[in-house]
Amino acid sequence: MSIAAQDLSIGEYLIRRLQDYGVADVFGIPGDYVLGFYYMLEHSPIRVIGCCKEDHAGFAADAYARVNGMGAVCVTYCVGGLSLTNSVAGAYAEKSPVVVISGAPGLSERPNNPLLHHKVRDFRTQFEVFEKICVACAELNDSHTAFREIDRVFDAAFRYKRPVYIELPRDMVKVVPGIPHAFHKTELSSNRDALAEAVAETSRLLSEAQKPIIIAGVEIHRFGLQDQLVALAESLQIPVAATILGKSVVAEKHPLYVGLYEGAMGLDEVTAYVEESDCVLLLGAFMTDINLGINTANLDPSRCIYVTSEQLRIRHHHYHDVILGDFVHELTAAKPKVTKRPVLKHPKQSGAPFQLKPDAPMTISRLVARLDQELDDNTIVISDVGDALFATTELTTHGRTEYIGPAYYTSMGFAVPAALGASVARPNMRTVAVVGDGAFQMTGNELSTLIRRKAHHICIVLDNKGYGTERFLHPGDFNEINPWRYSRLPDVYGGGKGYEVRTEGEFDLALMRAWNEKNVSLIQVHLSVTDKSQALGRLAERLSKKV
Ligand SMILES: Cc1ncc(C[n+]2csc(CCOP(=O)(O)OP(=O)(O)O)c2C)c(N)n1
Ligand SMILES: [Mg+2]
Repeated sequence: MSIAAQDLSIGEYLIRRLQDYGVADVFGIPGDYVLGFYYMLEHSPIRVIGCCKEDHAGFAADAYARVNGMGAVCVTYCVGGLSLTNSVAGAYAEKSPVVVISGAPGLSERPNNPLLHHKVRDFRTQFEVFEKICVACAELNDSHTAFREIDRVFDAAFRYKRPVYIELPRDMVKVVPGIPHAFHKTELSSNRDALAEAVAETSRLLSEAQKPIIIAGVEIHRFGLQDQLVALAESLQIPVAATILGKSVVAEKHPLYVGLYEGAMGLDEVTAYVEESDCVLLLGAFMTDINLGINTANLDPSRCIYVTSEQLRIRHHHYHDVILGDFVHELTAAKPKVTKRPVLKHPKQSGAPFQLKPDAPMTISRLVARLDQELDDNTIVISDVGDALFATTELTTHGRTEYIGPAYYTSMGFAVPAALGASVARPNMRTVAVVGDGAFQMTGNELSTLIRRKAHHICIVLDNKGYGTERFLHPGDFNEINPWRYSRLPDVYGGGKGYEVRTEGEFDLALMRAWNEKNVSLIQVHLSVTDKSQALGRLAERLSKKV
């Protein structure tokens, strides 16, 4: 597509590009260095979603990007931008395309290096920080190159699924470069010969295998390949496991789905089923320590075909310039004859159905089992770090993007702001955040924005009065926190309902009300300080044998 850009200012051009990439909402907080652009945004079709704090806005934009394909955050110089660094680093680590737009002092204000407010060391300090945590950065300080620079960084975000940074000096927002400019979305293509050879080698290995398995990872989601993955698995009849970061890329009710492969955290049956395989096809999966249950997985590279957007390695052969989507597509078309391996019955299916014990004290395992009963296609679960992350791995997701968790970067405080991002991207869906009390104390006040937006959101606070996960690693007073009366916060935030529960019966009642009332609910769940999920229990037990 090409547009006549002559009449657009730099700010207007930036807004056009956001729209072209499907970004309809921008998260952030204004400040004087970015007010001009905020004004322009507000008078455009894009909605501005004000947040309580910039790092929350970053988490929200990250989750929005995971659900929507791309997200954006707009902040002021340094005091706003530098607050964003942790969430943008998380988006980089977990491959989420977030466009960071920051205002900056005007170029005309900079001669003689004056001490302008918000400046740290020199005018480039913030830019240099973001260079370390973004895949591409641009300073829009030259009207002749500004449009090209904007195109370049959007292209990088789209192609690599990582954050990018755009710095917009306040006196450049309304500048109209007035030069012809054509915008072209870059189309990537595979090297046909490399693709054909890689598919041929993979087909041969799969045909020779007796026990093949696919491990699906997060990139299947980021590149929108969920349907192609299912088509491949169905056509070749190969069972599929997923990594934690890739949880929900395949509907966990699919007949070929065998469970999460997560080393020591995972179920023995799933771990054995995957590790017994003589041909493991890893698609879009990053082998992080958390994905592998803190390095406890055993996958022999000589039995692995490892395909991501960044590399393609078949055993020890490397292929270059092969696009992940093309590989999945061509392998499906090649349709090698594959030995049908009996699918592992999902261990949960053989378990007894959940039966409520109304007077029993609430535990995290029972909470997850109860929540699992309610999950439907209309719900997105967002987990925080701590036992929330381990426990929610046991939920059964139904569709394609119903589970969001910071399962690699593991920054506490992700879930509530991320729920805001997911809810803005999918206003008709219900979001459920499962969050530890420690993590809630970091960013939980973003509930106030969910309330303001009249979102249907349920925030489940796991109240074990401290840093439970760390208590298992290093006991100490530093793991204790001031216990809050979380259930009363909706009063402070000016909307929604709070519940305080101790038993299964109380949780059941609160969950049912929250599920059906289309507003914000906060359920404070009192848990014993020694309680832990089965996944955390398995991890702790197996790691203690190792060390
Ligand atoms: C931003 C951040 N700070 C510190 C940590 C280290 N850390 C990992 S888990 C954890 C405790 C989490 O406590 P809580 O949210 O209450 O969950 P719980 O472990 O009790 O389930 C801490 C401090 C982290 N992952 N992220
Ligand atoms: Mg806790």
